[in-house]
Amino acid sequence: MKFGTKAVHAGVHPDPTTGAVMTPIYQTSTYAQSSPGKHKGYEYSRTHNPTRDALQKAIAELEGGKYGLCFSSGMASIDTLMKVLKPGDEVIASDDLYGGTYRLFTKVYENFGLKFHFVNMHKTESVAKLINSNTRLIWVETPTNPMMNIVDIQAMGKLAKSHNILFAVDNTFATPYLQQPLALGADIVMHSVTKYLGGHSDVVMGALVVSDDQLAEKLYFLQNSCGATPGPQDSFLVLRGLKTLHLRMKAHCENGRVIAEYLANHKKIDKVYWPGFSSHPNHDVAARQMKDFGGMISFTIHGTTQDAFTVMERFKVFTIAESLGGVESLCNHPTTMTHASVPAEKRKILGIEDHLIRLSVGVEDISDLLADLEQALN
Ligand code: P1T
Repeated sequence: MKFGTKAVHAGVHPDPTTGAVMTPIYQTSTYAQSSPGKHKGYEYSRTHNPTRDALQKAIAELEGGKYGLCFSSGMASIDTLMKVLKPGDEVIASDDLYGGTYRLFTKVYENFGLKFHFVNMHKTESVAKLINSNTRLIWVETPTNPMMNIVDIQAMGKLAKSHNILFAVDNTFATPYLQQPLALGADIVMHSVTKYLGGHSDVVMGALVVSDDQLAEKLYFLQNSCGATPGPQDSFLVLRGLKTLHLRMKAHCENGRVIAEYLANHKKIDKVYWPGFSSHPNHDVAARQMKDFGGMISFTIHGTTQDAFTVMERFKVFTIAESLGGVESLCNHPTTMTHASVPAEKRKILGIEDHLIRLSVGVEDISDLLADLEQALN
């Protein structure tokens, strides 16, 4: 089945009791048992809920994985995965990461005895050098948030496999429409479902997808034991969002391309970060592992931080807000918003300058988005 058909149908079957075509919102915390231990497969909604089950199946299917697990936020999904590790274990992670992931690793899990190495992953050899007998996990974002760096998933997968190390890819920016890391050698795919999978900026949710039976068993155990599960109402909203994932992503990519090129040719713009440019340092890898280049673009203007703020304040269609991946266009200032928890000196090394602006290009009419940029920049 092709991706668009899967997006519409994955995980969803007519409801067995009524034939309802859309998965009902099973708004219940518990389920009647005919005798203690005799039930219909559902005991308590932290453990299982039919609406969440349908969504988990759908996300797993779209990622080409066997098992899907949903969580109450993207961070909760990463948090749950980290609990597979033990004190003394080491993790090698992309140096350019969502600020919240960096914060979870350094401010929470370092206290529990995990050791993190943050490294630029343009070249797989930089990761190979850090591997030792304690290395358990390689954590990758690609494209990275917010610098749009690209990591070669296939090469990293080979490296991880040769050392028997788990390899996880945060696929939030790309979505399974653009790239499917499990097929390229990843063991785990993670999503901030809040973003493109939900697609409408009305839900906070996370997901993990795996294919290995033992790893899945551990993760389901942790999901139920730690309990950061999403409710049925949110699961329903994401099931609905997924049905148009392929249509939305196509539109995000089309608009993203036009805006990236517009910015690159604008005299007030200094740098533009978007993997679709042939000048992007890992463009070839992006072209190989992604279907298109997405709707996320970061850029700097010639000017000060205050000038960048002025541009953002002038926007009428782009809204100043954290998050991304919804149908509406957003703009974000990483230094003060999404990446405030990354130390200033580290931000500087990564290129997260104080006048860097990140756009999440929505699916509005491109002429209105261009007109908005034009009036804000001029
Ligand atoms: O916000 P939450 O659903 O908990 O997901 C965290 C997360 C994980 N990974 C990536 C790549 C992310 O971008 C995020 C959340 N990011 C934002 C809120 C943002 O504006 O970048």
